[in-house]
Amino acid sequence: MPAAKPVLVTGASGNLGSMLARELTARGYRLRLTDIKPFPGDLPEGAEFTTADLGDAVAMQHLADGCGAILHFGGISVDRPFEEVLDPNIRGIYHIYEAARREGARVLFASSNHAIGFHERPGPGEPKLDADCAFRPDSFYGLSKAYAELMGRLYWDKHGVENLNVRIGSSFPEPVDARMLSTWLSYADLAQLCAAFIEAPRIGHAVVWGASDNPATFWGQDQRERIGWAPQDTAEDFRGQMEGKVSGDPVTERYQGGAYCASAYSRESPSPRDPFALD
Ligand code: 15L
Repeated sequence: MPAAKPVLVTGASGNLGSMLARELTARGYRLRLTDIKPFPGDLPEGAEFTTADLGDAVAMQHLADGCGAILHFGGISVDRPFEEVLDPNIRGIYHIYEAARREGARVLFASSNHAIGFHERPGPGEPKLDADCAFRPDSFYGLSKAYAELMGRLYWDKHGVENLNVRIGSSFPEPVDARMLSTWLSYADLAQLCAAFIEAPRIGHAVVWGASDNPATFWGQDQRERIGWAPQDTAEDFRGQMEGKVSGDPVTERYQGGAYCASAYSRESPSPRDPFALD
């Protein structure tokens, strides 16, 4: 049942934002789209688009006027230096939550596995990582995702702003390497998750692993029951093509965040297993 109020989508010109714009308007949602870049292709019917910068608090407030929900996919979405991450991801999330608080809107935050990327990948038979695990960011980008999840924690506890933090694994049309047999999230599963978030009667502050139904998953318990979401796709369908596609780099292959962990890594590789992994 499409929400009565419009839904604000930030990062609407990115791969995920533009896919969601098409999928959610097709389901009958009225969308207010925004990005710093123009929308790629034709604007879907039922959507309007405004160019805006996440660093502009007034613009974000104006965009959120009358919205019941915000799908926050904007900001830096890859491993970048601290100074590049600071404004869009750190100041930006504050502007989003302030707008949500004033408007009484709920927030879906597109978090990332890179907030916890330095957890080791579980071996066969080892326990999966639950969503209440410690943050172990693997980059300034991952750290900004952890900060934003905690911003959601603060705005729920202090202001009652409901929020769902989706730790997205790898959301692409198809998996592209062996790691994604564990981390892949199909576009269809992501679109369904967003619709379930909009429709859920009550969320509070919750964290969900953003991955399809992958038997090789790294991840265990989360709070998906709050939105009644069950992914339908699986990376297992791609196992034959992906199995041998590994990096050969020991740091990349050891940790859940993969290449983000190996980037600018200056510590001697822990071997054979990091004795502090469970700290
Ligand atoms: C992410 O957070 C990125 O946005 C995406 O480009 C991928 O790198 C993904 O993580 C991943 O870990 O595969």
